[in-house]
Amino acid sequence: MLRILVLHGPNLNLLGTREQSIYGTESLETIDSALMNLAEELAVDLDIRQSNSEGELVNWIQESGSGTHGIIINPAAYTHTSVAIRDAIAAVGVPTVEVHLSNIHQREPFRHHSHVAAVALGQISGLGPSGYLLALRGLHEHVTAKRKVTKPPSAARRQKNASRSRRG
Ligand code: CA2
Repeated sequence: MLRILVLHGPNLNLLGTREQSIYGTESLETIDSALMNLAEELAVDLDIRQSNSEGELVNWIQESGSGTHGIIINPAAYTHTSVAIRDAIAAVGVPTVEVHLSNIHQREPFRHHSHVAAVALGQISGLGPSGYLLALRGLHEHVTAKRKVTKPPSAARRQKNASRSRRG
């Protein structure tokens, strides 16, 4: 079973309560339960966490290690400031999709640069809560396709390949 870690950065726990014109009316809880429903459909084991602390996010990324097939992260304000989160993602080498509810490229200039983008598989920005669901579908497809390529052939396929090469 695929295991995917979802990380929400600082202040995203306030979603739906303030700044609704920018971030919409959905709460983080609602976003998480939509993610859980899709994960069930895709047979993915999701671990969803939120933190206001940079160090905690870095620890969770480091701990993800080899048991995690993908990471979906909205680093929130740390997107624009955190070399530590970028370095942790690069260090673990787990395929990571960066998500933003708002389109960071259409907002204040200080939000245009993401430290995470350079080490991410991709970035989804401006599609609201759907961005998380698209990230999950995209990551699922990416990891599944990669597993098919790298998975060693089964015993049956090895036997078939051997008899094929004997026949020449
Ligand atoms: O658009 C996004 O998802 C952001 O990552 C959200 C961050 C912001 O710093 C990034 O530039 C773009 C802010 C998250 C704060 O969310 C709040 C939600 C409700 C009320 C206040 C803040």
